[in-house]
Amino acid sequence: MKRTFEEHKVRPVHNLDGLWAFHTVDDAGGEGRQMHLMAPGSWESHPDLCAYRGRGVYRREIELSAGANLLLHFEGVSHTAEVLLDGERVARHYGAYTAFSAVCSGVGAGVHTIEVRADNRFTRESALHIPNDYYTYGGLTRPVTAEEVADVYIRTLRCHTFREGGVWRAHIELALRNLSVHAREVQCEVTLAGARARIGARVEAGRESVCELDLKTPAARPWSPDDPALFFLTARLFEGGEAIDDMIDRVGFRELTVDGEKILLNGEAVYLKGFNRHEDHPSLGASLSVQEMNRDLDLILWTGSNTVRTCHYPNDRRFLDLCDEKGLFVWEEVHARGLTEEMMRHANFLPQSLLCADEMVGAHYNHPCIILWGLLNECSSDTPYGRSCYEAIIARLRALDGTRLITFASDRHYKDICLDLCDVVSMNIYPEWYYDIAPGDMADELKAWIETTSGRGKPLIMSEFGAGGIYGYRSPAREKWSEERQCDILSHCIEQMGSRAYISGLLIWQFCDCRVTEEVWAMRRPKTQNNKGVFDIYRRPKMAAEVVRALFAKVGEKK
Ligand code: ADA
Repeated sequence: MKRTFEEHKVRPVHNLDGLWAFHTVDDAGGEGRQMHLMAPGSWESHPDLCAYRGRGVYRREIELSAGANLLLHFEGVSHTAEVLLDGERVARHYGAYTAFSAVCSGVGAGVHTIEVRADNRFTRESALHIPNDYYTYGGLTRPVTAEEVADVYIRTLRCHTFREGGVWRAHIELALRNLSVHAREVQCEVTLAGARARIGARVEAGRESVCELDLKTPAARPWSPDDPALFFLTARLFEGGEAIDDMIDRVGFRELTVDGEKILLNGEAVYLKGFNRHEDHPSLGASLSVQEMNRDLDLILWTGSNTVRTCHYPNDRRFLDLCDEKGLFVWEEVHARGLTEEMMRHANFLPQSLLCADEMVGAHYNHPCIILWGLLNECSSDTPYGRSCYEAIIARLRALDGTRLITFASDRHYKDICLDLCDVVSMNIYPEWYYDIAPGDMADELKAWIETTSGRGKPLIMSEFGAGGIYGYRSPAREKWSEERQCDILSHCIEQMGSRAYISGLLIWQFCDCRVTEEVWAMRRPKTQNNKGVFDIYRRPKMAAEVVRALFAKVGEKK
């Protein structure tokens, strides 16, 4: 299942999760090792492929009892994919962390072969997937479905909720696509929170048209961490009185604004405290099951957190579904980490980044948990060329979604020239780890500098701070890499920065240890892992977990 609930009751959906035939591809392009691999799954889960960086081909069959238009949907293939139906290429896609689909019209009854060629090599064409301080796994890492769509079908369903004169309302947009060679007249019916509306639409042959509806939603009540109220939004499409397609999503009613240095949810200031989290697991790679995702979130909530940052890429939709349900705030970001200006000058950098932004916002727009869109973690926000890239991606994000706040995590302390572009200033700082300075002093100095820039007066989040601690390495001398040292540094950070009224959020680097790519990073990372997790790779709590829990309980309390 690609969501935690059913998205269709009218549209037939074939769930393609399960075992697929698989083979690696050797350097000469020939078939290598043969096996069966699970989707969703990272191929590193197989004992023979635990360090495989290369190409792989997945294959399986699907049987249709009658002819259909087939929409093949991939929540994520890592990191470059080519999809073939019965030997014919129907899609190509770059980027492990966003969904894509291929629509194949008029597929006949009978057995058909789906083939997916996946590639996780760091090729010259890849500007975002590079050796990095996290691991780029390979394969069909997220769920796959084959959906039978009518000639006219709902491609997207988008809902913006807002309050007008004290009453909750929703603005809904449905993109309808007509695959046939004739113009078609259809009726769209939408229900949400006690409201129902119907509207007719004409969709020209081979074209798409967008229907818009405004609803007053009498049964709505606001979504918040204390009461994460969710409502099913159902859209159904009728032609000649017959229901031909549907799409079901869940929405929350909430408003997000900024008042000076404060971030407001439904008019009340919120303090963000939580973790940066990679999608990473020692035996499952990037493909955690929904149970594991849920367990991660329970651990995060147990520490007293209310926020997760999906560093440094868009996450699995089921994770966002769970955050909606559990009332966690999410900062989700366009894929990128630590790119120099030279890397940002790569011819594919901007097209790949904009595609990621389009696909991320397109797919995740309705999640109430997402309050911040982020981009370009620790990239070149200190040079004119770098700035032009921040401008382009931020302009795209604002055009796609004018309702959420935009931020980027910067490490260009005292040099950043992009702070005018964001709504919330975010700084990655590592006092007592990379910088020999007390956390409170570092924060005060940075804040004083920010006040001299175009970031003045904006909300400020300390988006990364932390320290390495190797699970089980206890030392009375409290030296570097010991759990004790990690506790010291995290407690100084939370105590000192948590008492600064000008700070609106503290996000610890990181939730749990994660694998990093061996190239470049291994030298600096014991065990080829980023060891700054408060939990280890198996989610075993380090000593710091209790420390964070005790201190988070005191931070950001409403005064
Ligand atoms: C950076 C970066 C993270 C991680 C961290 C660290 O701030 O954003 O991805 O690499 O540093 O552990 O050094």
